[in-house]
Amino acid sequence: MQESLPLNVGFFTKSCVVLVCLGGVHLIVALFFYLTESPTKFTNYRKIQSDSNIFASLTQRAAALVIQYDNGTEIDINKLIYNGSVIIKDDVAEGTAVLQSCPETSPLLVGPLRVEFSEPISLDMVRKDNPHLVMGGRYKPSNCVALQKVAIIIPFRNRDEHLKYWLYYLHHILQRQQLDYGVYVIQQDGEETFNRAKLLNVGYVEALKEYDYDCFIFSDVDIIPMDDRNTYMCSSQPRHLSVSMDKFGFKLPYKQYFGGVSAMSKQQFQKINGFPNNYWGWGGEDDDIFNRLVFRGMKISRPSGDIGKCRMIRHSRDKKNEPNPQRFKRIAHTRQTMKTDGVKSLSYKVVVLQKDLLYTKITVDIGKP
Ligand code: UDH
Ligand code: NGS
Repeated sequence: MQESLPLNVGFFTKSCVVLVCLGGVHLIVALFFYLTESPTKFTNYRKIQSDSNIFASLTQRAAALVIQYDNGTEIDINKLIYNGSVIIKDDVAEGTAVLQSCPETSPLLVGPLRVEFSEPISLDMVRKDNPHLVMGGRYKPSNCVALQKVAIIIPFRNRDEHLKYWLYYLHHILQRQQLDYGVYVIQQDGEETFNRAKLLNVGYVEALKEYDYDCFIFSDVDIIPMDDRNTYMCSSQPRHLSVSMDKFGFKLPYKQYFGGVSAMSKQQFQKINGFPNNYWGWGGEDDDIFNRLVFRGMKISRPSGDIGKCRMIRHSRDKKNEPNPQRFKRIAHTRQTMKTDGVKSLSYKVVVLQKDLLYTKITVDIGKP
């Protein structure tokens, strides 16, 4: 014969069962929403320091992420560390994972490279070899936020063979360096005497019309780095990158040499009023730029001779780029002329703007001596 439980015990047991069931339902509902909720939309921000030492901030603590949710709340992951910084809107991504900033040293670097110019190169081959490029010679890493936005400016006229080699080698190197970059080939229109520094000024202005670049690399078309650890980035001081060239026996030709390939932040470039516009023909303009930097209290930073090795494609002197007889007189007066002659007084006309997958080529009328 079944013994009936006392009334209070039965009620207690039933209540427990109901509570356990309710708890279970609650858990299932919570689990359901957790698993099915679509990723929250967010806006991806880069954060940079507002003080003068922008590149210390970019390289040492770059690209901190702020997640902004639909309802407007912001979570600053590094709120305490990044106090006093400016937040700059970078990119809008929806429903994807948050991108972290790229590491200071790219894990994709391989070190010393074999660089030679014996095999002929076709641009189609280079295009096929670079499936991740965007029209205009643009690239940014897909798995992290690049530490710097870099415009590469190449002064150019009648050097198509050299440009092919440059594109063949450099796109791969720059991608391994995990840069957000664009390549700008600034072609001097017409047959007048060549003016390298003025073309570089034009490249700076034109690149900034397209994107908020924070670093500018000024590169001759015929110089290829022999080590991908020679990063095409800016630092807290202007940087000379082609420090150890084959044509100079892999050393600096003189201590103040600043030709070939150099890197300057927007701020550094503005501080010296850009480059001189009145060096027509070969020589001296790089020495004038060096003087400008020194007169504005900056020092040149350089990679080691080992990492800074590079090759120059051998060639004969170009027509209409004979040594400039006025160059010595000009570099003796940089301190005075830099105030009035520079990017602030630059004038030119864009003749053609051409977008290729591998580069943006801007043909410009820069006048004559
Ligand atoms: N450049 C051109 N076209 C020209 C002249 C110069 O594209 O007609 C560009 C190009 O990017 C080149 C850079 O400007 O790499 C610097 O040119 P440069 O002539 O000042 O320097 P480079 O070292 O030649 O290339 C110096 C003269 C070499 C004479 C060698 C004789 N053996
Ligand atoms: C110096 C030039 C620089 C030039 C450097 C290397 O003499 O413009 O040689 O030239 N300065 C003057 O002439 C005042 S190179 O051997 O690369 O042709 O960059």
